[in-house]
Amino acid sequence: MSVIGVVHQVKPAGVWKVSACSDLFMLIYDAKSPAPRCLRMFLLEKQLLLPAVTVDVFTGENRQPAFLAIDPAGQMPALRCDDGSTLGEAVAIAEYLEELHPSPALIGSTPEQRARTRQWWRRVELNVTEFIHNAYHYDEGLSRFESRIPVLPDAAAGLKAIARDRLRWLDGMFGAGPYLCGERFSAADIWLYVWLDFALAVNQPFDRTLRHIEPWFVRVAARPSAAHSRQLLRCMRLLGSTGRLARRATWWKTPSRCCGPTSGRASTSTRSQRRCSPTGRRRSSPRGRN
Ligand SMILES: N[C@@H](CCC(=O)N[C@@H](CS)C(=O)NCC(=O)O)C(=O)O
Repeated sequence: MSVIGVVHQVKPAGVWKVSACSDLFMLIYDAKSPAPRCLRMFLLEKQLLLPAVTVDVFTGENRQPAFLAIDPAGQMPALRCDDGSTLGEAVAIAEYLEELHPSPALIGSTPEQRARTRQWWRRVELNVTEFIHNAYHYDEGLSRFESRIPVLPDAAAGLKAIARDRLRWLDGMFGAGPYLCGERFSAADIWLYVWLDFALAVNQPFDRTLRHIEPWFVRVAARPSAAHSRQLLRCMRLLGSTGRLARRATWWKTPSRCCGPTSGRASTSTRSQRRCSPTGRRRSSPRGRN
């Protein structure tokens, strides 16, 4: 395990206030990339803390045998479940965690709310973010991805055009409320925000004159989780074994400090990854965008 990542240690006392703790086996495989950032923002909004290892997707650590033995899909994020199995796909992980921790609801607390969120979520993924992602693989990320997946550089410009067009389409359907689901902030907002923010960073700017999307983007960017999710997850120190899954932290009481440089220590031992031992060594963040 130590070959594929490092457990991030808790921030100094006082920054994160842990109100409950657990004997964790669950573990997030995190990376400096947009799909993991969607999950990080989701976890921050839910105030869920899980231990995490960082996998270096820039050098392709995720596609090496050590990680493929954990998750044959070889992509981030992934969740090691309590039974030791691995769950991939950020949306599936979010759905699972929301079932275990329903409140605050980011998918929905009623069948109607959940259906509405999933409607927007699928529109966002199938029409916009997947096009941004693939265009990135075929253009800005080509040198990194051509040895990993089939790439179609000639298609990149067309995919970008489709993403822009479908974003205009979303803009046209935007209702009167501040978020995609009206008054309710949801996972669909997180996914669209993170991918548009990524697109801006990789030379795929979206149309800043869009009537609804532009103020919506600014609104979501102002949420503390938007800035905090740029940072990789850090493992929290175990204080006992009173629960199974995760701890909640009052992270937004001290948002500015949480945005500071990584100051936690990290451990490379397998036991530490399971137990989130406070001992270990410091490690700098991997290169790349999150
Ligand atoms: N649909 C997947 C996408 C996963 C994905 O493509 N992850 C990227 C990071 S955004 C990755 O692992 N890239 C490295 C690689 O494919 O080698 C999800 O949403 O979880």
